[in-house]
Amino acid sequence: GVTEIEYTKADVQAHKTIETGVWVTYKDGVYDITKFAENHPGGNKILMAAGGPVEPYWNLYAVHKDPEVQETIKEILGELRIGTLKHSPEDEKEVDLDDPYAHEPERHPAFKINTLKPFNAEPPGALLVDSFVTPNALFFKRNHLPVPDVKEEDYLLEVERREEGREGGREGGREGGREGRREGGREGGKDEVVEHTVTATMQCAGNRRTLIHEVKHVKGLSWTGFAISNAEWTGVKLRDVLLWAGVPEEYERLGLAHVHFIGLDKDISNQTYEASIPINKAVDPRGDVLLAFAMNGQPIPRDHGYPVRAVVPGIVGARNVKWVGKVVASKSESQGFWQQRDYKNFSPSTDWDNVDFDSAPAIQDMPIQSAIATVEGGLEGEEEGGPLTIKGYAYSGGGRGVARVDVSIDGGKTWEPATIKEGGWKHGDYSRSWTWALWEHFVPEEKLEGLTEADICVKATDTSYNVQPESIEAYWNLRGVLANCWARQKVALRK
Ligand code: MTE
Ligand code: MO
Repeated sequence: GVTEIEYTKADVQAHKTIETGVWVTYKDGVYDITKFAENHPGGNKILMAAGGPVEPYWNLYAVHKDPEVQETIKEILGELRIGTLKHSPEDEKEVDLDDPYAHEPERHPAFKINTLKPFNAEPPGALLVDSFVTPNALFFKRNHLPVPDVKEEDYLLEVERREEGREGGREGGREGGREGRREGGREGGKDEVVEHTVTATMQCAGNRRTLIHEVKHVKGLSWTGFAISNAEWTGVKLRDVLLWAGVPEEYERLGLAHVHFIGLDKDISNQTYEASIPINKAVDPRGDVLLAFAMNGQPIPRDHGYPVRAVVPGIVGARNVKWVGKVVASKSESQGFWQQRDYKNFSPSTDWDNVDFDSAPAIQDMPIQSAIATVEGGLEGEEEGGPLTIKGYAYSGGGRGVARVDVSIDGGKTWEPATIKEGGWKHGDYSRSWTWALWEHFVPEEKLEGLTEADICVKATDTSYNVQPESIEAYWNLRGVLANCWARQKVALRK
């Protein structure tokens, strides 16, 4: 028979562009898709797989699982096959037993990685705004510590009501990872309470920090604009779990003011990640706070908090504690590092020599935000001129909906409202708008005549009529959080 040429992963990785040729792998085959990439209408997306396997990308789109589409793909690929993938010893990474990051889950190759250990990464904007609900594999990942390896059979959720002078411990049943508590012979499991599904957007306080770095460098990950994602979360309401501990009925009498979530991830000194939220959010049946065990219909992936995470709609990512091991209703706020010494915002004049962390409240609700994800058409170097299509997202915290998104192509002199494709203030009740809005804006060719450049600006308005500030300078802060100025991008137009 014909022996095929063997290529290593490194050989494939060296072919990522039209210039070098675009290679991909599918199962054990190596394919030269250069011609296909040039002609395929979604050419830019298939190019994302360049130099590696295509499966992680196809798995994102249900259409590729359709048997007919699969057949067509096989036919197309069949003709483009140039060899087989050879496994080389370098592919098998040795596991370093001393490395706390030796047991991390696998991640999608499309991510822009900010740090590998701990793993912090954002998806490409073009893929992110492709779907209202973000596929689990593409959901941004923000870890402060190694991902704990929690086994469902060992999982136990503790619920505690902490009052002055007495530790009211409430322990949960250890059955098949169901959360609950056991008290006076009563056992609780998640099957006893009603399941709820809530679609909620989560955003890191550091989203768009690159803008702050550009003014003056700060400590913190360089998120561009995609440390934000949206998912359908299923779980039990935190309120229902707190009812077992008598919290919703008694919190005012007892002066309980905060609910803490304690994670199972630990640093080298055995400190766990933890955070708290105000109690009114936790006990409000319309606050929709979940102890979630499913994300988009799947068990929560390890990176996102398997088996149980807190989902606190409208509240900053940092309080949506993953791998929750314990819930505490308390008079005081969490004293953890991330509640007290991080995720706070200060005046531009505050620096690390004079900062007083106790002087500022912990971030909870997020302010109005927007970002540009893609700009297509009419651009310099493209054959077709045609209209510009600008796409992005907008989001506001605290249950405030996105009322409107305005777009300018002349640096903010004139504005037009964008079309909200999905989400927005009509989606969800008043004060319970938990999701982002995906928007799109077309600029017809006539409007581009005579222009060599489009200075695109985007600003969103929420249902409290809060608007984004124009520039970042007046909002610079030493932790680089809450960068929510107008989104801006200058693009050269086809002459
Ligand atoms: N929970 C635990 N236990 N450990 C963490 O490091 N990171 C927080 C929050 N919950 C974190 C955590 C931060 S800062 C953010 S922005 C979100 O999780 C990110 O959630 P994601 O990784 O599911 O996107
Ligand atoms: Mo975050």
